[in-house]
Amino acid sequence: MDSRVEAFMSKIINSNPGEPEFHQAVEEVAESIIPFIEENPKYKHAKILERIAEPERIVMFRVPWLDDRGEIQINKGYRIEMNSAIGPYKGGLRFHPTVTLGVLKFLAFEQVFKNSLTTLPMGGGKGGSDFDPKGKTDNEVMKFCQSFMTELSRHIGPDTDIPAGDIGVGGREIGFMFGQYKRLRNEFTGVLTGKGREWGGSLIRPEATGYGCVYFAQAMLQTRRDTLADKTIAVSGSGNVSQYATEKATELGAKVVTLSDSAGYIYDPEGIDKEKLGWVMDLKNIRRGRIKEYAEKFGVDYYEGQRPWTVKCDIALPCATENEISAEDAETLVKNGCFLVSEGANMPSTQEAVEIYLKNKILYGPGKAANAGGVAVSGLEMTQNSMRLSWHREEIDQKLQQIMTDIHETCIKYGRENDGYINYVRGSNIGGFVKVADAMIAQGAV
Ligand code: NDP
Ligand code: 2IT
Repeated sequence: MDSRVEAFMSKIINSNPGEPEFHQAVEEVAESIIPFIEENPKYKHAKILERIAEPERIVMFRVPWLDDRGEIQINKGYRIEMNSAIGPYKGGLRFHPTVTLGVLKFLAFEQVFKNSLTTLPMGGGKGGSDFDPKGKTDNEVMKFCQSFMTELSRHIGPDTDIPAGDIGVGGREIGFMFGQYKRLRNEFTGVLTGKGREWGGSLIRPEATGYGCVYFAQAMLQTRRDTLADKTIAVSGSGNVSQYATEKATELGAKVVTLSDSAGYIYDPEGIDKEKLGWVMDLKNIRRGRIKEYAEKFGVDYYEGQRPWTVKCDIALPCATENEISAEDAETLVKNGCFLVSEGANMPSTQEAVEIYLKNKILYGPGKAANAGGVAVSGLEMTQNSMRLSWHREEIDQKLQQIMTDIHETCIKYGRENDGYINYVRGSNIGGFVKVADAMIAQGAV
């Protein structure tokens, strides 16, 4: 490692102990940004990197709620308000038992750069809880969401901090939280995004992250005069992002052969077509079942406790969670002919896996660029809420495609190497950094 990165990281690790995901996310950015800062000393003097790695504010709170047996349950609640240089804090809420302060800090840190890349005026934030919605009744989820929002409502607002969904937080949870916010404040505002379309939500928001991830893959393929037609794709996860990545990739002529959840993956060599995907959406979003049931229903193989990266594919779309592609998985993917990775999830590849992609010069779109479509359409939802009107589906999809193309252009601007290879890691890190850094300089030491 560069000695300047090492010195910077040792300070970060000492002042943020026990937060390995946060260290990982900061280090990956520091490796791109520190050499860039050396060439642009104004950022160095203003200590932008040091400031950007320190959250503006963190709120941590107790979330007590009554389960269906009348017993009191207690969870932890968090909101990380990371950076507001270019707009109000914006980012999702994650409800999952693996949520810790360090996980949310990594996600909030990534969000700052991602939101800047979208070209829209949004700062970065993230929040959530170690609450596990799995196995809970709708009533219990509502009780939890109401208690969570009772405290969170003091800290957010349509011009201050606008949360949305992430793992474990979809339309149902956003509905319960919006209802409680409205009741407490007596205000119908765009304080959350991902709302239902009848009550202020935007068309295409549910689809946006998955669609955007595929549009970004398409833009990367175009640099090699290639398309998605007839490509075999391995997708991980089976939640919101995976479902719509599968839908769009299939629509554009590719064949998606895997889906997974935390218990294992299914391999369908015939491809997960529209009809089968409809069944998965019902399974996951309505019946809240396990992906294993797909294997039983359609007579394909299920691999318990494994991830889909040993399957032969041209393209991998990791859409489940962080660090789900190890160095060994990356080696296997490349060896099997995979030449494009577009990340629907946040930081799904370990640092070692990323090094393997770059060494093999495959097309690699990091999450902060490739999955920015979700928050971009959240930004469009905020605009529609402010104007008190709603745009048509085609119009929003068009804007989403334009934003993904613009992000891709920014990555090329800052990431093209001497031999013509586009290093999207450097491109997205520097591209996301510049706008925030310039705003921070203009606003002084705040
Ligand atoms: P969902 O809750 O809808 O789906 C999550 C999926 O990932 C499920 O299939 C889940 O399986 C699986 N998963 C979760 N945790 C693990 C784990 N520890 N190991 C293996 N599988 C796991 O979430 P989303 O689809 O919204 O989010 C997926 C990823 O995309 C996350 O990284 C999120 O941060 C990122 N993202 C989401 C955006 C959005 O708009 N929703 C925007 C940008 C990024 P199981 O059901 O077994 O838990
Ligand atoms: O990681 C992400 O970008 C999200 N979970 C979406 C955030 C948002 O505000 O829409």
